[in-house]
Parts: sequence; C-alpha cells; structure tokens
Amino acid sequence: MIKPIQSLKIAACSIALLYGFGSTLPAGASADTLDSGASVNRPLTLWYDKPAENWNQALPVGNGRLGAMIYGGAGREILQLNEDTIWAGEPNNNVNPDVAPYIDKVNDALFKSEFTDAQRLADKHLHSKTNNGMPYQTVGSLLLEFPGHEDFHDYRRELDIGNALASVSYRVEDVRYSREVFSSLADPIVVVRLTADRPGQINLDLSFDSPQQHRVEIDGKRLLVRGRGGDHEGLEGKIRYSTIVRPELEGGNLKAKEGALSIRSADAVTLFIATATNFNNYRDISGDDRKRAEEQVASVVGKSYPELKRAHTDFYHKQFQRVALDLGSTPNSALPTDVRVKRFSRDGDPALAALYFQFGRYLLISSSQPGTQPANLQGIWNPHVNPPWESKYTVNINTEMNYWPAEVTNLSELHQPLFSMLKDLSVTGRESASKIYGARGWMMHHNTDVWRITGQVDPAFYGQWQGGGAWLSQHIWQHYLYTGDRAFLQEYYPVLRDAALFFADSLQREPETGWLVVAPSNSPENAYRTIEDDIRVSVSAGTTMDNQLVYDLFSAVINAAEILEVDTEFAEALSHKRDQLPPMQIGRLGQLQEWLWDWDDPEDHHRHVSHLYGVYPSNQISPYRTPELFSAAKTSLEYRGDISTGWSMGWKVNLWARFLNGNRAYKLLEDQLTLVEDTGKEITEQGGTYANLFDAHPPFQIDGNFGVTTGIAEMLMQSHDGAIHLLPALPDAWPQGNVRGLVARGGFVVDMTWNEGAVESLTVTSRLGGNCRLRLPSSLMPSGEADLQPVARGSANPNFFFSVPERGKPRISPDADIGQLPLPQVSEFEFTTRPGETYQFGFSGGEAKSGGSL
Ligand code: FUC
Repeated sequence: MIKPIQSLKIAACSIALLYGFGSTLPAGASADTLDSGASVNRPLTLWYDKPAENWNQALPVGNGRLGAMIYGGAGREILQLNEDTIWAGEPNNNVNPDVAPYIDKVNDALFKSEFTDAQRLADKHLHSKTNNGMPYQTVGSLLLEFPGHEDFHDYRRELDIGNALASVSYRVEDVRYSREVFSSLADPIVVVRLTADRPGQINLDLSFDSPQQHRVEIDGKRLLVRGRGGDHEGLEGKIRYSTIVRPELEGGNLKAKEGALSIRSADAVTLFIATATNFNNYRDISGDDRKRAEEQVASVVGKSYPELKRAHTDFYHKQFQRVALDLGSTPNSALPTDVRVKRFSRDGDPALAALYFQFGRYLLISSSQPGTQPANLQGIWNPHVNPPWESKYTVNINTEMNYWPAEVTNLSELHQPLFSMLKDLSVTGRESASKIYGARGWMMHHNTDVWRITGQVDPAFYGQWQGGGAWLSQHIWQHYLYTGDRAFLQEYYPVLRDAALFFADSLQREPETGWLVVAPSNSPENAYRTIEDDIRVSVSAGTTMDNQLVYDLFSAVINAAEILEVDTEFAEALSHKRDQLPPMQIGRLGQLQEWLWDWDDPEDHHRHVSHLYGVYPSNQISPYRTPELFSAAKTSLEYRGDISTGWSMGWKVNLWARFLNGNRAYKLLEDQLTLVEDTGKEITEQGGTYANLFDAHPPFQIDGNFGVTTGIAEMLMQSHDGAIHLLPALPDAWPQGNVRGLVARGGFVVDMTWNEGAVESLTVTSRLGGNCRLRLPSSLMPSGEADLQPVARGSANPNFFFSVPERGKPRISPDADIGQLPLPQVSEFEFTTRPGETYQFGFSGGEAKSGGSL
C-alpha cells in the first residue's frame, strides 16, 4: 500500500491556516475556486502577494494552441495573448543550392587538417542566402482597466497548476474583487471571469494593443481585432489572424467608446477570447481566420461559466493527475513562490522541487497538445514580434529537451505535435539532403520554424551541423520503446528510415582512420580552436555527438525494420556502415573526447555538452556496461563545470542523475532554482529561474523547465540500462517521499514510497506485459505478489524494450589515467507480467541509501 507522508498533509493544512483560505476569500470568488478543489491543492500553487511588474513575473495559461500571460494588476490587467501559428513570413524553405560545391571543398580542407581554412570557407559559403528562419510572434494584449482600483489591499494572485487556473483577488475599500482565467483544453478559447462579493460592482474598460500590424473594430458588443504576421528577412508576412473578445454580462450595461468597450455596474462578467489564423499547414495558409474565430466563439455561446470551467479542469486532470510527487515539506512552502525560489539553496524546500517538477508537466500540457504546433523555444508564450532566437525550434538540443518529459512523466500523447513536425520535415528536408549534399532521404540543420525550413541558419559556426534529423528522429523510437505501439512505429517508420538514408548516402571516409564520419558538421556551437585574428573554428568531421547520433539512428532503423519485417537489405547495409563509425575515444585528460581528435580543453566551460548525449538522453554509456567510458564522460562533465545557461543546467541534472550522483544532481537543481530578476534582453551564460518559475537562459527559454522536470524523474527512476533502476540518484535532501505514475520503458508504470533514502514499497502496473526487471541496492530484499527471480549481473533482459547497445571498445589515449569509479552495489530481480496487471512489493534490508554521492 502506498501511504501518503503524514508531514505533507500537515504542511498543507498549516499553509491553509496561515493564509486563511476560506476566511479571506469572498463568497462570489470562492464558490468557483472551492468548486474546483483548488483550496485543497495548495502544494500545487504558485502565488504572489503583488501584481507582476514585468513579463517574467506574469503567469502563463495555455491549451497547447492559445496562450495568455496574466499580470494581475488591480487597476489594470494585461492579458498578453499568443496563438501558436502566428509567425512572420510565408511558406518557404531556406535551402541554398549554391552551397553544394563547397561541401566537398570544406571537407577536403578538414581531411588535410587545414582546419582554419575549412572554417573560413564554411563562413564564406555555407549559409542560406534567403533567410534564417521566421520569428514566432505575439497576438497582442487585451487590456482591462478597472477605474478606481488603484488603491487595493488583501491582494493575492496565483496559478493553481492542480487545476490549470490563474486567479487574482483583492479588496478595494470593503469590496472583494476576483478574477479567474484559463485557456480551455476543452473549448477553443481563453476564458476570463470577473466577480465581486457585492452586486453591481464590476466596472471595466476593455481595449487591445499590439506591436503587430492590426486594427481594432467594435463589432456590436464585441472587440474584433484583425492582424497580420510580420514581414521578415525579405519574406512578406502572410499569416492573418482574427481575435474576438465577447463579454457576457450578468447585470449592468455595456457601451462602445473609441475602440474600447465600457462595462458598468455588472454583477459579474465572463469574457470569451478567441483567436484564429489562416494557417492550415506549413505550405497552405488558405484558411479563413475570421470565420474560424467566429465559429470558435459560437461553439461556447450558451455555455455557463461553471460548465466551461468544469470541462476544462476535467480534461486537464486526465493528463496532469497521472503523476503525483511528494518530496516532503518545510515551513517555506507557505511563502510566496518568488521568495521560495530566492531561499531554495539556503533553506532547502523539497516541496518547491516537487512544484517545479509538476510545473514542467503543466507547461507541456499547456503548450503541446495533439494537433497543435510543437512547443517552441518559449513554449507558446512570447510578447515580442522579434523574440530572442526568433523563438523558433533549435534542434541541436532545445527542441529535444522540450520533449524529454513526455514519456517518463506520463504525458505520452503530448509528444504528437513533434511527430507531426517530423513528418513535415521529412518532406522539406529532402530538398536540403538532395540540393546541398546530393543525398537521398531527408536532413535538417540546427533550426526550423513553422514553415519547416531545413537549410543552414545563422553563420556556419553555428549552422553547419547536420544532426537535426538524426536527433529528432530518436523521439519516434523512444516513443515506441515506452508505448510498444506498433501501428505508430509503422506510420513513422518512413521518417526514421529516410533520416538514416541521408547519412547512409552522405557519410564520408576519413582518410587517416578509415572511419565513416559526418562532415562538415560541428559539435554544437563549440569551438575547438580560436585563431588570433578572432576566427573561432567549429567546423569539423566525425564529432563524438554526430557519431553517437548516427549510431542510435541506424540502430533504431535496424530494429524497426526487423519488427516491421521490411527493408532487410537496407538494414544490413546500415549495420555494415554502423560498424565503420568511429568508436568513442578517451583522451589524454581521461575525458570523453568531444571531437575526433584529442582537442578538449580542460578550461572549456561551454554550455553545450554534446558528446554527453551518449550518457543522456542516449544509453550508449553506462556505469555497469561501459565503466571506462562512464568514468571518462564524468571527467568531461567535471571539466565543463556546473553554472551555465538554464537549459545547460537542466541537461546536467539529467547527466548527474545518470552518473548516479544524486547530491550533485541536486546541486545543479539548486543552481537552476536561483532567482533571476528580469534583465530585459540580456543574454548571459548564468541561468536560473524567474519569479514565475519560467526558466531563465536568460532570457526566458522553456527548455530548462522541461530539462529539470525530466532530471527529477531520472533521479527517482531510470529505465535505459536494461532494468528499472529504483532511486538511482536520490539526494540526501529528499530522505523520504513518494511518487506515483512515472513511466519506464516497456510501459511499466511505477509508484513507490521511500524512507531514510531507501525504497519502502513499490507498485508496478504493466501496460504491455512482459518481463519486468528491477535494479536495487544490494542490501535491499524485495518481496511481494510476483514470483521474483534474482538475475545474474550482465545477463540480457529478455524484454526487447530494455535492449542495450553494444557500442564496442573505446579507444584510450596512452596518457589517459582513468580512475576506477566506485559503483553502487546493485542487485537485479525480475518477474513476468501480464498486460493491465498491477504488482505490489515491500522491501526489507538496512542502510540502503542509493546513489547520494557517488
Ligand atoms: C542554442 C544555444 C543557445 C540558445 C539557443 C536558442 O543555440 O546554444 O544557448 O539556447 O540555442
């Protein structure tokens, strides 16, 4: 039986007492709030005692497609709005065919070790001549002015991520005003509800503003905005959008005045906010935005506010409530969220770590639903027309990181927008494969946008990287490993196969070693030398990350072809080529080499840790199977250091979890949960967390949220290395807790409690059946409902979903001194499961703390 931790329950009650819920909330507002169960859900709430002063303090709501940032001002509310298909420009691909002849020239220079010349050539020729991708853009902002509310008191605003509801509540004199906002997961609109605890008190002026080209019309009793996406880098803005704001009044009256709506003396007001565009898909923008927006509003007219809210929260609960996490609680749980972040590393606040974990799941639910665009660099939340990095899809880490939580945190269907994008890219990417590299299949470089561009973006230093298709396609295979969904695999197999076909056609033979390498490419965004006149050299052949990516891609296709009983010869050809990829190499410093040659600099603290892809998200490097590589990879990460951009620290939480070092993973979590005040657009390499819990690169970038969410899951459970490893990297800071609903490969759902650092009870629900193998500290003895068999260390797991790669021996520099890492002593047990069955276990044994400080 899974028992809730008593102290957590007590803490939740004491927060309620401290802040007097029920006693201070007005009757009008609390009815709705209490109705949703929010008041009993305090651990899942972000809250603040003053309005947001900037965007990074405002609170996000979203339904995958429509987003809003809520500032919560008393006299003036700003709802900054987004719709996920509002981008600048028009259908296009930025492939530059003139690049083609220079690919061989750059490779010739690389293979003659003329690296600086190779970079010069690449800088001059290897770039798009049309554009570097289009920016994702805001709709604009709905402004709500409440005359006379400048003097307010008893203020509170919050985001209840247990119910996906934002709210604001305050008093002016003795009247309490309340607002509730959500972006409906059940209906195509954002809903705002305004109430007061006395009748006739709602006075409101509604207007709209936007940095986009737009016009505002008063259309009867509604605001109608007609806007267009921007022109950018020579492309005309051809996205058209319509936003309709329809107020529903209870009592009072509404008048139009100078582009605004004026509401007086209402008892309550509900706003329906719809936004639609003409976007059908990346090559078809012939939709009727106005008609769509009208239909969206029409679909909710006649529905009451409680009805709309209930439909939304019911939908949300079905996804969100699949996972629960308790890490314990301290008095800091009762503080406003920004204060908690400020104090996290000083005081410890396990409930904030759990909140941050769940906030990542909230953000994925709110920014990526089947049928929407995938979450971009800012998810769906962006106030700019020209945001940092255009808020596109950067695929040399960031987009992948956005989807790391999807499977393990039980939100598998939210992966779908990424798969749809992959289908598009497998079409547009044929152009870059054929016109630039003369290859079949498809490929992309390090960026794309809503138009699915696949040419080089930015100067060659960044843009000449060929691994986009190889990395993104891994998600297809990973989804299969978690779900066993053969029909899905069949549907997406062509995308996977053709990503591999590109590399099968384009790998180059490195003359000195005879290995097959990707060239010209780079180890994302990192230089291996800097020449005096300021030329930084990144362009290279056979980087470790590319080798690892192609290895995994080929392996996935070989396995998929076998499962689907297709393409036997192609799979054999891939297998032959896979054998000729460079091995991983351990360099003179005992480090995992980042490049083909031993160029690593121990002073290099670059944010990207690309060669550690083999540790996470891949499983090519393992403590028990490849101890030398494991040690070398760890040495590389030590050299890289901890503090970095938000997403880099998010990656490192996962990496330290995979290095079975819970305390170091926790240290990175502390680094990430460091409050960053809004610094405008300043871009630095010291990240952290904004007051609203958004990841600060800085500036805001959502990947860090998703990276840390996954990292926390990896600290508690891992399934990449042949078994389900329970509590592989539990930090000393979380001696007791419980988690419900994490998903392991093979479709095993894991619930467990732990105490004094050791797992105490475990429930495994098997979705697919098959062999379930558990890895535990050797001092623990499991017992339970199933016939548990001890397993000899190193024996293969008969469950296919737990297959591990056989990567071959690394090459080791004669100068390398590879220390023997002490590994935790673990034992493995396995049992046979049937689909849909649940199995419970208890554990006996002593001081069983696992993975705190390897
Ligand atoms: C990559 C990273 C940057 C930033 C950008 C969006 O280029 O190196 O740090 O995250 O993507």
